[in-house]
Amino acid sequence: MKKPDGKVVLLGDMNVGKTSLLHRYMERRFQDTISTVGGAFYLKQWGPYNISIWDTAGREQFHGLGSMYCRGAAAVILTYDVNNLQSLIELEDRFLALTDTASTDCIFAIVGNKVDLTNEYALLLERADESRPEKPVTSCISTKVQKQVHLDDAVALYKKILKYKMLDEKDVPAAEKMCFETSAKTGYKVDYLFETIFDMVVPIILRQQAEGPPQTVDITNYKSAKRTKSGCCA
Ligand SMILES: Nc1nc2c(ncn2[C@@H]2O[C@H](COP(=O)(O)OP(=O)(O)O)[C@@H](O)[C@H]2O)c(=O)[nH]1
Ligand SMILES: [Mg+2]
Repeated sequence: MKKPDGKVVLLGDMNVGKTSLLHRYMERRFQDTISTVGGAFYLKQWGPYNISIWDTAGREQFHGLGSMYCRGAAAVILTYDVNNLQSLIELEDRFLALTDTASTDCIFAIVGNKVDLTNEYALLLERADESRPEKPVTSCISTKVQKQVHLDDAVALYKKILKYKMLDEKDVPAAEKMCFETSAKTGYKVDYLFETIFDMVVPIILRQQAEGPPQTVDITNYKSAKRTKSGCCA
């Protein structure tokens, strides 16, 4: 297996659909019940790079996530459920602090999943496919619910994150560009989400590679390297 060049992590409350989003993107399908305990990450080949995409493996539910989870991440996908306001609030209250160990130039995306359950979905589909002459058939509209979290709320959170990270709005991608609404169930905007992020991660990978491996100094190697250099008796 090739060593990953860059790391992307999914964060967010239990049940918002993190595993389903990753599964939809990598396996091209949706299953109503997928074991949330399982694989830690997927590898995605993106151009010449290998990007690892990390899932929480269900640990957000029982044990919390350690600081290792986001360590060195080039991108963090903060995920909430558009029908559950609390899941957006949790991103700020519980999950944002976990990103302290991410790369200093890490990019943040905020993703509202499960839009297929809302009464706005038909409209979103229509907008996404304006070339289509006829309006989509909005069957079973009665089962749809009023969306609880709006894109503006996600944009507001994005701006709070910039404050928390002490970043200037001018130096980072615009909030509107980094707030997404998706459906892992139908696949709506799932490819767009991941691929937008991968494109943005490439310059970070290049910088990380130019700077060499992070901070950790291996004393054993350092010593032996020095000895070889000075041409010691060996
Ligand atoms: N309707 C709908 N259900 C979803 C969607 N994404 C996930 N789910 C369901 O929500 C539940 C939790 O999903 P899961 O991916 O396990 O969430 P995780 O705990 O964040 O990994 C499962 O029953 C999924 O089938 C979606 O986009 N639309
Ligand atoms: Mg999961």
